[in-house]
Amino acid sequence: MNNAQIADILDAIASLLELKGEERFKVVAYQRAARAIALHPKEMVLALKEGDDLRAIPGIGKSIAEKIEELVRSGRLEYFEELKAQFPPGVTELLHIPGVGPKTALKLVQELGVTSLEELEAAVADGRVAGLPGLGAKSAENIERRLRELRAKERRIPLGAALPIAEELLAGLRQVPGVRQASAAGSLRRFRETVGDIDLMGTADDPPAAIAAFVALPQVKAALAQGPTKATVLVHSGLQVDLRLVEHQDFGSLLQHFTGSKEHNVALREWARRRGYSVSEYGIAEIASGRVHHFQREEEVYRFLGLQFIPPEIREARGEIELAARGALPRLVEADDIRGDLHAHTDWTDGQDSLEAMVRAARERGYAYLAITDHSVGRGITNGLSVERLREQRKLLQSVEQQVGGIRVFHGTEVDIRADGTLDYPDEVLAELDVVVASLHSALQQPAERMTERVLRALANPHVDVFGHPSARLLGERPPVELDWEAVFHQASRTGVALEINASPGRLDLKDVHVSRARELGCRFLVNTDAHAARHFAAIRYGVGVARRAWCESQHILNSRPLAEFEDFLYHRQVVSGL
Ligand code: DGT
Ligand code: CA
Ligand code: CA
Ligand code: ZN
Repeated sequence: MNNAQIADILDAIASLLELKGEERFKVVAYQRAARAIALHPKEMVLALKEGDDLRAIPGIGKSIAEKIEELVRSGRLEYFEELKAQFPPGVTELLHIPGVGPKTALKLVQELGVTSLEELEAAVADGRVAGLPGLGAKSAENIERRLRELRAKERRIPLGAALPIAEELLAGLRQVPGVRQASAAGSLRRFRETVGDIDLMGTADDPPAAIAAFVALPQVKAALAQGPTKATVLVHSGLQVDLRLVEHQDFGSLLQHFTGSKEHNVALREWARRRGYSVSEYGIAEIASGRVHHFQREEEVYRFLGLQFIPPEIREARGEIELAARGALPRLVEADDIRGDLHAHTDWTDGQDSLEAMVRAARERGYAYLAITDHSVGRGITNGLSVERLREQRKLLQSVEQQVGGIRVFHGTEVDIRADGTLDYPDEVLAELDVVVASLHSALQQPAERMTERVLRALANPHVDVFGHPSARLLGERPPVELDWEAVFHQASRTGVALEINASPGRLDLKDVHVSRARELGCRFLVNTDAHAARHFAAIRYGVGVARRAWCESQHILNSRPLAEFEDFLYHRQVVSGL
């Protein structure tokens, strides 16, 4: 049983307790615990195996800790089974559907005999839901919309596929006469690694005309819904796009609301409520007088509430509001802070561009340094470099560095971590290189224990500078490897090996929660593109997005350091060797 499944059960318990009319604090305790487990970087199975005290996790008390233990050990939880037995079967299934609260779920099961998503869709379609006393047409419509969203979101789209489309649409929208503002919102603006849909917000002098022009953009395949101030369309890749337009004076509130996350908005509203304000997409109302304040700019919304501006990437209800109130938010790293890329391939192995083209492209980006890190020899399919070719490449690299000028070019390798944790080149070859990125490419199915030993061993090699794409996940294609992250982060922190935040939009494999935990343990990071062509350097922003979501400042990201300081990391790092 993994953390996501445990979190689901804790959530279901919360809903059932709510149905039973249990006290609020009990319900909230389970909801908080569910969230804590869902975000926890270490699998509970591992945590328990290693004797961790679950109560050390914020939000987990003694009684819930025991329940998690029972779930992990036996795969079931007696308390949950007993609770479920008090309700007709099917209620817990319906609770998974967003927009269906516990009371509605119970009613749907009892009155209509609906017990699954499919049955609910049918009941909405033939009007039975709208006919239910206490529900009515409005609720039925709401449920229908949430069901449609759920269907559309079953396939989440990698950010790297969605962001370029959103940018094209925004550019198109800005061309429309009378459009004054246009911005992305939602999970896309928060730089989540995948998005359910694209949310766009704007203001226009003539909203219906702007909506009509938007729907007619060449990227749009079909309009699913179109009103005077909003539209939902499908683009050719099948992605759904929501556009909303408001009065110019309300743009700040609109953008704030639809940027989310939902959890952040809930926390923000609670914060405001305690100060006598009610926050919505239409403005901020004084609860006592009813007077409404309007905000053109999103910054003003936060300022009005006495908060520092909270960057979208960290609006996830992880404590950002409390910090913003104290003026203590981190100064998040920015794409412009990045001064070099330490993971790049050329046509010597599986890259598309020549070494010289890669170096020139990096210099054109204004980088102060670049490492060429082609694959090691064991990578048969990618034409890995033999030791002879590796040395030959170094000579070429030195002459290109001189010719191009103005950029320091490090010679490196992306060396395979073999199944047993040894590396694919002998130590004396690694010693000749400036940068060694060690990565997993094969035997990815190993059980957690073996995989962890393998990685710990690789990171203990004093020549290794970087752990490349640590989870080896390919978004939507290949799951992450099974690894005891806690142990790996401890090892990286001890040996000084940098963890790579791989910015390639198909990977983004080190997640924000991993990065924050690793940073707590003292790890340092590189944001690298793993470029296989010169144009791939532009993907750096996706990796910077992950770093920002993890609250990283530029000092945590080694390749935001000036060249001299960066060389200190490469050549004068305190190396602690041995397991
Ligand atoms: P996604 O599309 O699943 O990747 O995630 P989001 O965060 O983009 O979610 P989406 O598209 O359903 O809604 C965009 C934002 O609008 C969301 O982050 C917060 C706001 N929002 C939408 N529905 C609700 C709601 O029921 N309550 C609150 N408080 N905010 C909502
Ligand atoms: Ca969205
Ligand atoms: Ca949406
Ligand atoms: Zn790789």
